[in-house]
Amino acid sequence: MAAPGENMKIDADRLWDSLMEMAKIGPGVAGGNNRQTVTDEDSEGRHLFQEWCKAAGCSMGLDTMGNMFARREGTDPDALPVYVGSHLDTQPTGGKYDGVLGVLGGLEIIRSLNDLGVKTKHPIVVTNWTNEEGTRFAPAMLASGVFAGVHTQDWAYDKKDAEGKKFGDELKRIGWRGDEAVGDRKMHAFFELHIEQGPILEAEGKDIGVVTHGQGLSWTQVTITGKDSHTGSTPMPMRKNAGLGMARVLELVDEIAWSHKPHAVGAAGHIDVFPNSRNVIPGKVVFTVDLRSPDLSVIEDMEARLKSGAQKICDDMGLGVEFEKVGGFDPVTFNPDCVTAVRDAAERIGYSHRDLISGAGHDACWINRVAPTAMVMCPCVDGLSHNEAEDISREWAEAGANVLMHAVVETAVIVE
Ligand code: HGY
Ligand code: MN
Ligand code: MN
Repeated sequence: MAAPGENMKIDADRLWDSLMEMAKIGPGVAGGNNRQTVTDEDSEGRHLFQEWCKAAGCSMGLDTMGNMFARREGTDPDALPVYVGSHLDTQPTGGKYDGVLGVLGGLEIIRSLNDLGVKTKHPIVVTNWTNEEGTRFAPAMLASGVFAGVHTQDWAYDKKDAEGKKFGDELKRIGWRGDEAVGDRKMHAFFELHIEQGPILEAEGKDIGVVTHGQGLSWTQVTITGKDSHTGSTPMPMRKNAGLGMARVLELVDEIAWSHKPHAVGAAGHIDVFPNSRNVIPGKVVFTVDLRSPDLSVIEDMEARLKSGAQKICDDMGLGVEFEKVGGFDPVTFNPDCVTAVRDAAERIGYSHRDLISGAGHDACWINRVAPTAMVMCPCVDGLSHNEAEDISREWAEAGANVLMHAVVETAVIVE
C-alpha cells in the first residue's frame, strides 16, 4: 500500500511552459536573460509570478526588501509554514534557469497539490528572494541576508549600482517595496531547488544532487592607483601602470587558488579600468576578487595571501593599493533532517543521486541560519551557468521539481 502522496508527480509540461514564459521577460542578446534586480524587467517578472500565484489560490506577502511570499494554506493555520523558493533576478548575461527553476518549481508544487486535491498540515509558502545575484548591487543574496539578520536594511538600501542609484530607491521606484517587516516570518523549514551550475551531476550521469554543504565565498574589492599618462610618449621606466599591477595581482589570485586544489577557486569577474582610453596608461583600476572554498581556513589563507601579495606587487611597482571586503559568507552545513528528506525523496521516486557541495552561493546559505534548510540540485549542460547558453533538459527540471515536491510535502505533512 503506497504511503499518502508516494506517487505524486508534478506536471512537467506546465513547469516547462512557465519557465519559457518567464524567460520572455528581460531577454538577453544570445538566448538567455538580462532581468537584473529591481529593474523594470524584474518588476515585470514579479507581476507575472504574482499573477500565477493568485491563479493558484495563494495569498501574496511582500516585505520591505521586496521578498515575495505566496502562501497556500495548511489545515493547521498555526503551524509554521514550509518555505520553498529561490530568485527571479538574473545576471546581465544570465541563463533562463538559474534561480527561476527554484521559484517556478515551488509554484509547480502548489499547482500540482491543487490538481491532486492534497492538503498539508503546514502551510506552504513559495518565495522569490530579491537580488540574489549581487551584480547590480553587491553583495550577492542581499535580501535573504537581511531576512536572516546578516545585514541591516538601511545598509542594504544604501548600496549603490554603477550609476550611483541606491537599492532602496530603485526597489521603491519599481513599486515592490512592501510594508511587512523583513525577517519577522518564522519557518518550519526551507527548501531550494537550483541547477548545479557545475559539471559533476551531468558527468556522473546523476539526476539529482543532494546538497549537504555550500562552499564559502569571499569578495574583496581591490583599488590600485598609478598615474594616467600617454601610452606613446611615456618612457617605460616612468610608467605607473595600474593595469599592469592588476594583471600581476590576478596572476597571484590564480596561483593562490591552484595552491589549494582541488576545491578552492579564485578569479575576478568585475573589472573597471580608468580612464579606459586606448592611448592612456590606466591610472586606476577597481576589481573584485572572488575566492571560494568549502574550508573556512582555506578562504582565510587565500584572503591573507591576496592582501600581502598584492601589497608587495604594488609597493615594488610604486602603485597604491586599497582593499575592501564587499561580500562573503562562511561555508554552510545544511540541516541533516532536511537533507535526508531530499535524499529519501530521490530514492523513493527512483532518481539517481549523489551528495554534493554547492559551488555557488544561494539564498539557502543565509536562510540556513534561521530555519532548517536544504537544497535539491539538477544537472545543467556542460555545467555552464552565468552564461546565456545555460541549458537544462525537461527531464532534469522534472526530476528536480518532483524531488522538491516530495521533500516539501513530507515536511509539511499530508493530511488524509
Ligand atoms: O555568486 C554566486 O555564487 C551566486 O550565483 N550569486
Ligand atoms: Mn542562483
Ligand atoms: Mn546566479
